[in-house]
Amino acid sequence: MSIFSRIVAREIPADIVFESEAIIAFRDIAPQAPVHLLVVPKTEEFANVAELAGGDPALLSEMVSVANDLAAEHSNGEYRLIFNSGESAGQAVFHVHAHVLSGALQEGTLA
Ligand code: DGP
Repeated sequence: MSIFSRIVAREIPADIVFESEAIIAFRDIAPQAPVHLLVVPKTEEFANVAELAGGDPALLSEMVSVANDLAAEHSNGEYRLIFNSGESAGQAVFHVHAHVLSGALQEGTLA
């Protein structure tokens, strides 16, 4: 089970800010911006955004919509949305997730 599935299952704690049938969102444990949220499909079926785009584009669209709403709720509605895809691109958790970064980003912030 991925670390994010363990958060979904409440096996490890997280600061959860949103939950629906298909998606959970919580604060990143190592924030890179004043607001740094992770938007995560509950299924761990997709390792990265390309797999998700091919396998369930509606779920990808829902993730973007949730990210947009959370940026408005937790910040000023402006945000950077990042999918790291692959180890050499900085991906460490192979359960697809979007980083939502908002609020006075430092230049060079890449999550
Ligand atoms: P990535 O490098 O794109 O795979 O991002 C993984 C992110 O997940 C990283 O910014 C740190 C975050 N993270 C890893 N483990 C945990 C955890 O147990 N709890 C929370 N809240 N975030 C975590």
